[in-house]
Amino acid sequence: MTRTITHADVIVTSPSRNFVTLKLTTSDGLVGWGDATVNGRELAVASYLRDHLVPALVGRDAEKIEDTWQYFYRGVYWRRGPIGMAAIGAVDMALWDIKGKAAGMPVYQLLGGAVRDKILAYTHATGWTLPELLDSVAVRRAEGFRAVRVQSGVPGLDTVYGVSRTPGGYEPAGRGAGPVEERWDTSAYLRHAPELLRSVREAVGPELTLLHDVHHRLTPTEAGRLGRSLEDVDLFWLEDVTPAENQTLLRAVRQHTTVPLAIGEVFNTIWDAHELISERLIDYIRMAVVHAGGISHLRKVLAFAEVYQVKGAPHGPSDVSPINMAASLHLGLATTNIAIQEHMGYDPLVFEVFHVGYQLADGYLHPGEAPGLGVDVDEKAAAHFPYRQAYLPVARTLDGTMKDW
Ligand code: EZ4
Ligand code: CO
Repeated sequence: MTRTITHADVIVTSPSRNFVTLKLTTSDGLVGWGDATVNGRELAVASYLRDHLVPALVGRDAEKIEDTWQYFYRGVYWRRGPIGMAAIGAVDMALWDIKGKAAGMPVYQLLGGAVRDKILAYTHATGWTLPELLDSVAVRRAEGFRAVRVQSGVPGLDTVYGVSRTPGGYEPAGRGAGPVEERWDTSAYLRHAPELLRSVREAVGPELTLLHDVHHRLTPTEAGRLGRSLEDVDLFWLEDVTPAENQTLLRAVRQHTTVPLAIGEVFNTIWDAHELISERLIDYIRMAVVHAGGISHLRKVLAFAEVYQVKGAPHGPSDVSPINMAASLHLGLATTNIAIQEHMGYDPLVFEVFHVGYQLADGYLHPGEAPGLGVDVDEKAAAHFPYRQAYLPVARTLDGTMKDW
């Protein structure tokens, strides 16, 4: 039987924040869902899908996941980049969802079956001051998490990305016509971070898994210095220490520290990371399923990484949808070199639109046994939450110069 794609619809909805969702319907009435969200660039990827991929999707064979991936990657002159790869990622996820539903199997079974019982999760704890941060860590531990990413304020700075001045979580993007501008001072951060992280370790004891994110703000020399000063803190990793467009720069960081390094949440294909992996300049590769062109491409990245003992640790923020989280969990359950899954969590409104089958218990995640990816989208609920402009902040140094982040 030929199963063709009869409809391809793009849904932009904002239950607390913006998400872009692709819905594929087949000639035999199956529905597949894919996430295409790129934080702050939602309408660009929605247009890429609606205006350029949907016309080529309708009428295609829904069974041909790999050929469709190759068609949209290899067949399009303009390769790579976050918008195009997220659009391909959504198509890929939706086709795996359909294949699972057609087979009556969860996607992890189609990927080879479970290689572990459950996937270790880590979440975020934030506090402007050390006591507030420790309170946040305690809340996360009480929720069952065994691994926590810790971020704090920096004395002398008014704002720090991802850290709210008042207790509670944070939203990665603001609201309004343009990005909020934050001021950043690397020296102030480097004076503060080692002592802060050492104090957290002393307070929580040796067993809790601790991670820390630097958001691409350092030079390789600064990163090497920071890493060296943190060796006794026993971090699971230091994340995004430098902007990694120039992959070879990570060599300098490696020469100075044995702190494990994780990078890759802004990467889109293996070509962003092949030197990092093959020269073993990182320990963890962090691409999200959606931003890496879907399950099909991230699976290949992870197979390549396995050769070099580099592990996967997919990005899992609140600004990609639960469909991405589900896809990540199916891939994670079936892939040996997945180390940990980020689980930032969602505002409860998100679950009014996205009905998920995956489970979080005792700090571990499982994708569930529903056929396909196991996420249903309530389109009526989605329609109640129209798109609202929202952007990640931008950073400038104290003299006003634009800063990487
Ligand atoms: O800045 O998801 O590890 N997680 C992170 C996130 C990212 C946002 C970007 O959209 O660094 O907070
Ligand atoms: Co990060």
